Amino acid sequence: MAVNVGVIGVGMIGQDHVRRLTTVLSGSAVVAVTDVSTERAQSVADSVPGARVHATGQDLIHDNAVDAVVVASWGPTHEDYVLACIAAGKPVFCEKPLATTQEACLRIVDAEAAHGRRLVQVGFMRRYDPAYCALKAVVDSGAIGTPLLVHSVHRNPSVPAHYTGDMLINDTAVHDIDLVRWLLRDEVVAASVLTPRRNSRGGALPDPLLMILEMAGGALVDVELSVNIAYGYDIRGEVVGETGTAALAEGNPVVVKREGAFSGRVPGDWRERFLRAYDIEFQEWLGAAAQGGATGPSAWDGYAATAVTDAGLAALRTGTRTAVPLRERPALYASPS
Ligand code: NAD
Ligand code: ISE
Repeated sequence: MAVNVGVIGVGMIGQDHVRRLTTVLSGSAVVAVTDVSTERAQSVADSVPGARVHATGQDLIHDNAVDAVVVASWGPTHEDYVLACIAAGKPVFCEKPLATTQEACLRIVDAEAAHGRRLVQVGFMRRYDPAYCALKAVVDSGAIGTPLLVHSVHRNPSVPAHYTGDMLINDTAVHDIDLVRWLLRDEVVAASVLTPRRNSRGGALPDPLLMILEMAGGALVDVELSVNIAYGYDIRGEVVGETGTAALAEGNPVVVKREGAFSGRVPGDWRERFLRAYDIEFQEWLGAAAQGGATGPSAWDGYAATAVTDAGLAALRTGTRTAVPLRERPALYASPS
């Protein structure tokens, strides 16, 4: 039986998820949408037979026809919607970040722990990307020895007008942070941030940034964040182990050679680069939601990543290394997801 999904926030990724839920994946129907822009919500609903528009996210969550909810509105709005889904006992896929402060994330963790079983999945789609999965398989196999360093490059060609300086850390770097926690099965204990000369294309944004993350086990991670790099969406990752290295390959099915040069394609944006990852992520979510639950990155993962982004923001403001305090893991999240 199909999972009847309601989508809150139908901007760029909300529309992409509606497309995937209605035309790519099996086992789902989009029955309701909402957005603070009612015009946008209506135009998305018009393209999905049977979908209705709700005036608010809370109305959508309480619609009896909605079995499960996708939250794809702006980060600071996530907390209220996720808490309402937990209170209603409905599975919820929340785009990253789970929330933009660790206090907000902890309110979600506490509510879900009190509910007693998982309902929340966070949109850390890199965990489903075939290339990152292959990288993790090499690390887990021990083939390169104990990991010592991770180099992570996260470049966006441009960002929307509403994108703020804090978002380099709590909206963009949050992916790299979750990625290294998952890749190394370890927690980040401290963050430092370095600010080179600014990209003139980014206006007042602190762009680019270099974050250094210290892992509990002693590995170091450097993350380059660039959000106005112009040439494309470029994601790179390399793990340096004691006896070898493993890196994401430059993925290009075709390389063109002409006039004394060769060239391949750089993806235009995250939709193109992580197309397959989003599809796998959502198919797994639908499977869990059909059983009334959740799988993959948990509310705890959302909290742990945001605890690091909070430390990163403090490090950016103060220019000093900032420790990451993590609360004790509730039993509900005892086994790492
Ligand atoms: P967007 O601005 O294109 O879309 C957000 C939509 O939410 C807009 O239509 C806006 O009107 C609506 N909205 C804002 N506040 C709302 C509220 N309170 N209730 C209902 N609707 C509201 O932004 P986007 O790029 O689609 O990002 C949305 C979320 O998805 C963010 O959390 C972002 O971090 C995340 N995201 C994740 C990925 C990924 O790779 N996993 C990629 C892009 C965006
Ligand atoms: C966006 O919200 C995403 O999640 C993309 O994956 C990321 O690359 C981008 O920087 C974010 O703004």
